[in-house]
Amino acid sequence: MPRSPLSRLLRSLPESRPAPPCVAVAVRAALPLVLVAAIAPPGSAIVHHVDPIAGSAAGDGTVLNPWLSLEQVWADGLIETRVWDELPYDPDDVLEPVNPGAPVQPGDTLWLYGGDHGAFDVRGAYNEQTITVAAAPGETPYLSRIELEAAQNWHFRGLTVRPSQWPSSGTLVRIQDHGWWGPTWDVVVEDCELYTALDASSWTAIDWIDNAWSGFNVTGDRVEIRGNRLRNVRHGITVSGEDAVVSRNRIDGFSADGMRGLGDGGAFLYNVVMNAFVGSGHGDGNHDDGFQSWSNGPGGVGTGEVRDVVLRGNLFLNGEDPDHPLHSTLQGIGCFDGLFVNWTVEDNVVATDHWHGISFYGMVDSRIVNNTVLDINDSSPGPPWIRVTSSNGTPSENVVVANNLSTSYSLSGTNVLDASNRTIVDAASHFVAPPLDLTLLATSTALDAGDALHATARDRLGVARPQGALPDQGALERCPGCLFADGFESQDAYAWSRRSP
Ligand SMILES: [Ca+2]
Ligand SMILES: [Ca+2]
Ligand SMILES: [Ca+2]
Ligand SMILES: [Ca+2]
Repeated sequence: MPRSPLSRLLRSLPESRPAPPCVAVAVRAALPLVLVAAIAPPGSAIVHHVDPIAGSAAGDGTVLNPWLSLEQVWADGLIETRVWDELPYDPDDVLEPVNPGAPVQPGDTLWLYGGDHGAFDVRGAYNEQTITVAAAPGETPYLSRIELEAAQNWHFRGLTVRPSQWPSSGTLVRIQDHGWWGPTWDVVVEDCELYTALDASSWTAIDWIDNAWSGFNVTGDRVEIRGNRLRNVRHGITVSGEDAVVSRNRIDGFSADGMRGLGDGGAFLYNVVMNAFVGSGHGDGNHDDGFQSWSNGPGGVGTGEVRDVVLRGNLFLNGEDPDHPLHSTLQGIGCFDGLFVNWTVEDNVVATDHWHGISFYGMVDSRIVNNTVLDINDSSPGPPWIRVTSSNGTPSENVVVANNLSTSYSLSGTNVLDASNRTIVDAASHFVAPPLDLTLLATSTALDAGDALHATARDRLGVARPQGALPDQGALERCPGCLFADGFESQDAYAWSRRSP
């Protein structure tokens, strides 16, 4: 496919994908039932089939006689799971079975075929082993939402989630603790498509503000959201549960905040957040952020701590078209109400039309290293800064700010180290085609100008540092031989660009 500056920017670290976990099971599922019974060891996982076109509620979940929809399978009690023995939940409760002996057992997989599977609206579903809900190979199953409360050990893969009617609003995937039914843990959502509408080109400001659905809202712990594609949403991915992993998702077209990370232990890795719409001039009261966090303590917002968060290798691109009539100016990484303790912010690219590129108010024991921050145009607002300052009178403390390339800096606090950072005066002197291709030119003064003591081990694309004598400043290590070595040419990088839908 043709190469363009945008495609360069959108490149991300190649990933070696593990073999699909269901291969062996899938083979067995295609065999006659008698043979399956003969070779299936006791307690081993089975694949069940759910097909809105060919299935029926009277089916048995086999490939020849599938069930009707995911909503029907849950409503008919065909899944064995567990709930707490006493409600409201307290930590002394024990789990007891629901639907014991049901056809879908812990560890099983549900294969969903193309068509409408309704809503998966589940409260009280702690699986003893992970139950996988996945698109059957080559199929496109649709859900109107996924709502999981008081649940554990669920894995969703390859599903499309979009509202069943519009205009309307809500959140497409909610993974939530519940005050009465209990907490939620250990859920994976991967390789899913979430959107309000595929095409938002005719949307008004009101549509973006009031009728756009949000993507993910997660209050449960140990939730992993990876490789999903979100389009035309209000908020993208909001996580307040602990130890979340949010990786390699793409959020293209949003009107509020791209990602929010409010829980301790969160990791936000190699995500793409692009195309923010509707600002205050369009009647939107939200301050749009690519990523936002704040603490919440005994005295309210800004009186607690958010700890142990990693932001690595993400791309925040305010907009492909700054002249779009609904363009909104985006705060890149906006963390205004600390304290933010033990954060790692490295190898991110922030290309935005605002002053706040990377801003931390109240940062402690943290690193901001090898990021690239610049404006997408030559006009106000912006150019963006990397800022470290105080929160509600408490100064930042013990922060390393090193090897960054940014249009501006504003650093204050106690023991805030400013090491080998470079101010971008003329972006064209550093980059191939800013802001969309931030590959360093051979003549850039950022080359080999980083401090090896603080440099990241790899750049945003996985290139080992240093190339040449020393690490470069910014998120991309110049490596001409690496440029075409990542297999990117074989992928459709424009798949989620509104320029070639
Ligand atoms: Ca907005
Ligand atoms: Ca915000
Ligand atoms: Ca600007
Ligand atoms: Ca170098």
